[in-house]
Amino acid sequence: MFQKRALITGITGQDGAYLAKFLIEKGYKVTGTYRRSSTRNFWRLHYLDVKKDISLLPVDLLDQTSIMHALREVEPDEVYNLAAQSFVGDSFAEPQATAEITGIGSLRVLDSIRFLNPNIRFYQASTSEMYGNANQTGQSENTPFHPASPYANAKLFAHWNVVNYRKAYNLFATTGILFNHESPIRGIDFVTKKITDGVARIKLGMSEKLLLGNLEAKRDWGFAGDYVKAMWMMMQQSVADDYVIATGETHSVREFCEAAFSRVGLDYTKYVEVDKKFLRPHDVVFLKGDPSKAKRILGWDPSETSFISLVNMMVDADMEKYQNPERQMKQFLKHI
Ligand code: NAP
Ligand code: F7E
Repeated sequence: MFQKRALITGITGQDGAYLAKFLIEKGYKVTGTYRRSSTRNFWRLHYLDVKKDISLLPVDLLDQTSIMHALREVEPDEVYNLAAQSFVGDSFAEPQATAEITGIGSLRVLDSIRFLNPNIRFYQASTSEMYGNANQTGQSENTPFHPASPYANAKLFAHWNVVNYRKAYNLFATTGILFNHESPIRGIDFVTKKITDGVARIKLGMSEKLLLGNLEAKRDWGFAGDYVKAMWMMMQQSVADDYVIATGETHSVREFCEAAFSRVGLDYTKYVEVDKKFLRPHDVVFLKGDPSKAKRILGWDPSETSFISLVNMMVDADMEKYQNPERQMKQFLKHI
């Protein structure tokens, strides 16, 4: 039986792990790329129990040879380019590294596909950060981009390359303009995970305060498990295109805090403090996506996980992490 082959760059990240799980369940042969480092970083793949079902290859988006080697080795039908320096806050501290990895890195993958096998389908992880602050009522595929960080600039460079390569070289190259999506395996730097981890630590007496930056910023937060399905759906269309993936709802960081603390019976105002160190030189203040096109063309349902279920899922996972450290230790030992 014909088995489709997928190559996922950045499989060690949040979305990489969820996408691997989704594609394995669809019957794909999945290969993922990881960066060589002194410490192995496969904990998310263990958390979702997919490590045993995938193959891994070392690839750095800074190194085109490694990308070409992976494409030759795997001969994929579909490439999902999820690898990136994805933290907006750090992109102000490391603008050039962010541009190299997140911007030019994507171009390296695209060019490798163009030269090695233009029949490979390509997915680019575009982002709502590309909209910046210009439109404060809601964003669709037709909203102009006004990026407000080195990360957003790098992503916009990658985005326009995909759009241009689609036209110039007739590649099946699609972009998902994904709004924030979270999960229990979200990186600790991002505000949702920082809050839910902080809630668990405070509830269990391990911490007294939670220091945050801009509490009034609003985001359209969804669940990562729902969003990787949309990536796959885009890749199954007859024509490649660009799609906004979002819930259509927006909430402030303050509202997220309120919901997360109340999950464990605490009042956030007693624990959350603003520390200037977490304010950004330029922040995006309002994001609310319009997923109508994805709904209409892909049949993707944005309402599978509500805001409150997402918050509760993340708080519960962090409580479990600290209350049941043996389980964590077993997972840790697995990836040594
Ligand atoms: P993530 O957890 O930060 O994962 C990023 C992945 O990229 C990790 O596997 C990381 O490897 C890898 N990576 C970083 N630098 C690399 C390099 N030089 N070469 C090769 N791999 C490298 O991000 P995510 O939340 O899963 O997001 C996936 C993608 O979607 C990213 O491109 C992100 O920018 C984009 N995006 C995310 C959201 C969101 O809300 N999550 C929304 C829109 C778009 P290590 O594990 O070694 O660090
Ligand atoms: O910040 C505010 C912060 O870092 C959200 C990435 O996945 O989604 C993510 O980017 C908001 C911002 O996500 C803290 O100023 C307040 O307004 O969780 P975040 P992000 O910047 O929206 C997009 C779609 C991506 O593409 C990115 O890859 O929360 N905020 N206090 C804080 N943020 C952080 N990180 N830490 C704080 O203490």
